[in-house]
Amino acid sequence: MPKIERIELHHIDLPLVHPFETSFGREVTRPCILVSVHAAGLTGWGECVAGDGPWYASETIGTAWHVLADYLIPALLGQEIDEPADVVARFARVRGHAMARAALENAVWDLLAQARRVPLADMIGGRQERVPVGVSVGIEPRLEILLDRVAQYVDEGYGRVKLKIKPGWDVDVVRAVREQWPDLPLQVDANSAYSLADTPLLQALDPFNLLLIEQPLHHDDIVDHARLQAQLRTPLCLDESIHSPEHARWALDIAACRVINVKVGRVGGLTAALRIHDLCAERGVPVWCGGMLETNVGRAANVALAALPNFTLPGDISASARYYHRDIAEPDFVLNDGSTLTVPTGVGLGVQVIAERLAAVRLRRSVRACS
Ligand code: NPG
Repeated sequence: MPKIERIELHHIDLPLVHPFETSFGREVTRPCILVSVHAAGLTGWGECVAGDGPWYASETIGTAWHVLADYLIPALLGQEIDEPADVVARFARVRGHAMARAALENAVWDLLAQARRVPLADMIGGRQERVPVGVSVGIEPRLEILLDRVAQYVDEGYGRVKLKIKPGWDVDVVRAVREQWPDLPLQVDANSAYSLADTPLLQALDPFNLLLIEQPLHHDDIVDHARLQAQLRTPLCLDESIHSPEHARWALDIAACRVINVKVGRVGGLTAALRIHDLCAERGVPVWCGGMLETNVGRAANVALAALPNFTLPGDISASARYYHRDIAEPDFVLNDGSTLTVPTGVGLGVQVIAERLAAVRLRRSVRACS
């Protein structure tokens, strides 16, 4: 592969179709950084999922921009990159900043897949042509509004629903949804809103036949989750606490969870996500692909990842129309019968960024080229 000639950062902000509320806050628009890597007439794209503030994770758009511009881009610009492993090696000195690293590493994966004329899913060993997906339903001001929202998504064909929970919006909400949809595959996500003292409350979720309870305790914990899992019938799933393949191994070694949510951004890129997939497959632990309200760029990478064989639970990868009226990349992902999305068959990510759409929502741009 000829050398990397240019790398651009695009800070954008897209209005969401519906505001999205979790235990850590409410989002009305979704800001993100898109990274483009240019070499040999090709352009690879990656999405950085850090948000405006350090609410879900410690990274923000500001920290990601800084680390990309000052450390990661200089480590790649002008280099000849033949394998994603070359990128991982060049970033090895950087501690943390997983979302920043993932964005640039993923852009290189897209670039290399295009250069090899293969879809990204093929390059990483994805086998499924369609991947099972669900929808994540945020916290609403009133229960009736939530029930309407769930009904709308079920009518649209979503076969698995995730409810966001927090203290005061948990057992009663799950009971109400269960009463209306007794057989719907259902799971909940607390985004670290509880502590071990809430064990009886979390045990009260056991009778509702949930697929899993996601990240109830502290965002960096695995030890208390192991204590909690021993007292629950429902599988725990870790999200925020799993920052790397090492964290996944530590969590599985102490039985802190029975399922892992894999997010490419949270674990620092596709290479790390693949290692977590393989580790979990060896241990007989199912994984699923989490979502961060991505544009079609990040969504395409998620769909490719979810095509791997151990992604057996439906992902938080809904159709494009659930998020944005007009995405910055085409084509949109559309929900198939059976609550699946189709894995793109075009080379690389299989989606095209539309320059005018990108420019229309761009707040800031940086262009770095080698001299
Ligand atoms: O469908 O992309 C989606 C959203 C899925 O609930 C979802 N994501 O905590 O997992 C989460 C949550 C999230 C969204 C986290 C945005 C951080 C930012």
